[in-house]
Amino acid sequence: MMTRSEQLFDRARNVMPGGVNSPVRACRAVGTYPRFLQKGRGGRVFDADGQEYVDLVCSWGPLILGHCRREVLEAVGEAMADGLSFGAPTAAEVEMAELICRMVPGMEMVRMVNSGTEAVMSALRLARGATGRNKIIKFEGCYHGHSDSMLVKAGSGALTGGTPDSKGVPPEMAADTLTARYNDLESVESLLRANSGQVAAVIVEPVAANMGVVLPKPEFLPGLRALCDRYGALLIFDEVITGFRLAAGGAQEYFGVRADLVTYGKIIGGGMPVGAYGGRRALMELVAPSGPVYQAGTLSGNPVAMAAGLAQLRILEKNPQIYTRLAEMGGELAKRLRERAQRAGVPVQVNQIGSLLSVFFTEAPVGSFAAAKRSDLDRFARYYRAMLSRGVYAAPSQFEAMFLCTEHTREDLERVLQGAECAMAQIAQEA
Ligand code: KE4
Repeated sequence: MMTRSEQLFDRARNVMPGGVNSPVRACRAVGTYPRFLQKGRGGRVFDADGQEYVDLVCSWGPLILGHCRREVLEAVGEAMADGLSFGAPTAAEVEMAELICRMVPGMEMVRMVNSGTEAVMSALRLARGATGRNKIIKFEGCYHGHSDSMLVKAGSGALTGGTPDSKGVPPEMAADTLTARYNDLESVESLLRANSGQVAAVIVEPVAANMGVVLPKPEFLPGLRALCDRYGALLIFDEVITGFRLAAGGAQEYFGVRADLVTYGKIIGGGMPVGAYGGRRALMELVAPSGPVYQAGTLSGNPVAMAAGLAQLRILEKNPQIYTRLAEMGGELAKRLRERAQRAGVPVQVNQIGSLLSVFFTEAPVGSFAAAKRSDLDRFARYYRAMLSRGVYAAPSQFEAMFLCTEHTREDLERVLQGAECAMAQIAQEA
């Protein structure tokens, strides 16, 4: 007897590429079919067959306050009652822009868009328009959405599916995207030197979370800042994941390094489709209609999406202790996952910062993309399936992160640890 998820997946594959609306959800890397989810509450989700899971994906990061947070639902209900969309300015957009500028160090002006991809695509165009230069430096294994110039040695679903360079991206477009190695400042400087006067921007995930979680070495982000200043390139922090997650002011606040432009998504939408990019006024005023860099969007600043994002951000602004609690939760979970693996005799690396963490099945520390790629993907797939069967819904790829939220309870974390313990024991037996 097929489960409801299997039935839905069969139907989906008839009418949707791969049966999904985003590749990583197809679970191809972990050897099972995707669970079709139906409901979320707090730190848990329920699938179409009524199975309950502790949710460590949280919609890939947006739900830092958990599913169906009362204040968010109430705000959405109130906004919906006045209309779904106007295509005209609304007060909510002004409040959102003012709130982001208040919460983020150095943010003077911001433009709302509809996804992280759109935020990055727009920030890159602005960087090119502002500098008159065409080349962009990104890092192998970092993922910045699916705009053409970013699908070069990309992470996340592109890496998971083994196609870090997508078909359909014109070679001349890709030629303007140079790739360096994360945590390797020398690889960045050699590109800047070899392309002197041609690099518009260096774009980086301040914490890499699309090759699995890989932390920046202490000197990496300050080093990028200094190199960009020396070679006249803009520094873009892609904070679609880290924004409002590592701290209220994101990675800029957490690491004390100021970027020229910052991109956002996920948390600022509270679960609705929202992206944004922003920075200092002199740069942002180059964006149409105040300047010559064009960018537009029918649903940009949509009032219902703004209501959801505002409700979530306001709670984060008013309760900074949330970040301390999430970091404690993340640190404890990482520590106890390491203990479980050690007891089972299974070599793992658990990388964690704040409420972001990843388990790599490898002996050696994972401080680079090359190290992440050396981890045992087959063991990860077995770990994933064992966790899923014990009611833990983790990201179905080694090259993703686990996300914690404020609604995860001690009981939830105990279930995660028990699932991990069973998974490690299984892996050790099959070794
Ligand atoms: P979206 O276009 O998916 O909203 O954002 C693209 C993006 C940009 N920058 C970073 C650092 C990101 O992590 C993302 C998207 N994150 C992935 C998960 N790693 C989205 C999940 C998916 O592709 O289905």
